[in-house]
Amino acid sequence: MSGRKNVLYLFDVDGTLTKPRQSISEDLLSFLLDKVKPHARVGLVSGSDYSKILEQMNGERHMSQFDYVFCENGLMYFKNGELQSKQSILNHVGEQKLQKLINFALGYMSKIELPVKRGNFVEFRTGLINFCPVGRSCSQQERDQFAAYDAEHKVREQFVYALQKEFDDYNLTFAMGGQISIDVYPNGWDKTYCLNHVADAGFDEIHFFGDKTDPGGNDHEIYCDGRTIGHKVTSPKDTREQLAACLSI
Ligand code: M1P
Repeated sequence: MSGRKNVLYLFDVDGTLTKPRQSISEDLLSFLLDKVKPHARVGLVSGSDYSKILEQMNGERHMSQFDYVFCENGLMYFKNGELQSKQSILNHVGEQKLQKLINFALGYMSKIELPVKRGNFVEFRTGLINFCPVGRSCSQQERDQFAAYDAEHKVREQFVYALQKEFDDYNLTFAMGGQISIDVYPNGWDKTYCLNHVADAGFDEIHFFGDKTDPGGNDHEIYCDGRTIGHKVTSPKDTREQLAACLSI
């Protein structure tokens, strides 16, 4: 791989390399690792935690082949399969404030009526907290049902608005990361956070591919960042096509 250009291709996961919360296709995985990687560095950046990305990349054997894996926006990151560092929201924000936030969110979610409600409404991760009105333990069918309901009734949009209003002095970002939930993290701990970890590598270009690039989406900041060349995609198929065009392969 010595002929690789000093360029990084960085990919969001859900909606960009996979359908939301599903696994990557063998075809796209081998395209990235066998066709793209010989030309440049390849990396993943997701709001999801390590275990979810691992599942979506079909296990450790494949995931460790990515030059960089930035979990939870890069608050936990791996280079060549080795953990390099992690940053904790608990240490940064403190127990007292986080409890106020969680109590408010649980109270708010307890008052929403939805077609169905399941369990795991708050997921406390290393670098962010994830609030999920339908509950993360919903089935795939219930997930899709909530996503359609949310598109019509703006459940998450209103929840974000209420959180912003209540905690406007907490310096937190409330982002609609995926299909059914809201990611909460300190301002600046969005996906641009991962760019700090590659600053020393001095890449000539960093290309970012993501689907949630509009304001409020969790790809917005990194997509617009001056350090990246942003590519807005609509599906894994579109990612592959745009990437092939970019590399002329
Ligand atoms: O796309 C990344 C997002 O994936 C999941 O979102 P959801 O379950 O809402 O589809 C979550 O892991 C979320 O934290 C993450 O940003």
